[in-house]
Amino acid sequence: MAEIHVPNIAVIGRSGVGKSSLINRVFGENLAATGSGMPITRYYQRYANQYLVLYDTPGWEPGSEGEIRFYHDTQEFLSRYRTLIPTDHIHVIWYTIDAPGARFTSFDAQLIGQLLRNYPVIITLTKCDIARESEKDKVVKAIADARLPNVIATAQVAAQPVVGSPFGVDELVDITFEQLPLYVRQTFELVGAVKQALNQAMVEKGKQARKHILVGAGEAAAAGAIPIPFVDIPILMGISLRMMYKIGADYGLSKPEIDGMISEKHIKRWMYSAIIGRSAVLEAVKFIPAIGTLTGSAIDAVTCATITSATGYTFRSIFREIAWRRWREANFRVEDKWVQRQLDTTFKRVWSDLRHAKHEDLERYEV
Ligand SMILES: Nc1nc2c(ncn2[C@@H]2O[C@H](COP(=O)(O)OP(=O)(O)OP(=O)(O)O)[C@@H](O)[C@H]2O)c(=O)[nH]1
Ligand SMILES: [Mg+2]
Repeated sequence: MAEIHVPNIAVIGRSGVGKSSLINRVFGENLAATGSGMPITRYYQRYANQYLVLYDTPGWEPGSEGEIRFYHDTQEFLSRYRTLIPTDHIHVIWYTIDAPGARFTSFDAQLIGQLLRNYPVIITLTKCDIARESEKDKVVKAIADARLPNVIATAQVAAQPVVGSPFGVDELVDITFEQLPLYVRQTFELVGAVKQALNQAMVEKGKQARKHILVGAGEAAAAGAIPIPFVDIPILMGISLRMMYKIGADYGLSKPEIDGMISEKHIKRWMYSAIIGRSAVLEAVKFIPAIGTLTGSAIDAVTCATITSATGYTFRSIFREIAWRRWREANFRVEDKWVQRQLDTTFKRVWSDLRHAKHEDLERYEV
């Protein structure tokens, strides 16, 4: 935990309240564009020094359309950093409200209470140089009345005053650092909880995928009941592809995505090496107990079921890996080479585990 000493802070608030001005004041430089009238900041922008990271964000324009868009964009922005690596997270929100406006709306409350509920929020009243005491008091009271448990402090700043010197910005930074232990703890608890939920979800997905594999194996066994010379690779291919899409869907992968990473050629190669090469069949004949009592076509059925299961478990393993890595690594991209290597090595391993397996083993197998 000790290594988290650079907090990531997102500065969030309505357009024109002075978010970019505040960021410039913190860093003592004019890094971010500021201005009045039109919304100025259009993109999320990261600014950092050795003590803190500030994210400047586009503000929202009052009105339902602007608010809805803002809600979704912010949600997307926050989840982008919600990896399993705590140092990536947004740790604190500086929620900016312009004090002279003296308004704390139901949308503000909704943002803080729902969208930002997992983040410690420091309410930052801006432009305090031109706000009356009564205006500031009104906002502070409205916030208190809203009883938002994640609001941990309120600060009053003037980052770019019309007259006089800026004030309140150092105090805001101080408050943030005082809260450091709190948000570090929260972040870790959150990560623990998310991990647990995810593990559980993966277990469920794995069970679902296993069902698809067993269905595929059953279909393949039926197909394999036709004596070997007639076993049609396209039939097995069809079964495997159907199974592949179903397992992929369990892990949130769409058909086009799967088509983009796994070619039929690939699967066909496994099938040929396993069936046409006959090594699989011969091995199966040698090792499957009670083989003498089985008819020729039954052997084929077992082989077909085994190959299809091996294919299914291979898909399951790689799709699970992709699902995990997508979650853990914000920028994870599925690369062709990685997929190919992963598929080949996994299939080899699974096949060598399963080629001698009995039917019950197919149902219990874990890769
Ligand atoms: N009086 C006063 N004006 C300020 C203060 N801070 C910023 N302003 C003015 O408020 C206007 C908007 O400031 P910005 O920093 O661009 O506001 P923003 O929140 O980044 O706006 P968007 O990027 O559009 O979301 C500018 O004209 C600033 O000069 C302040 O402390 N006091
Ligand atoms: Mg701005």
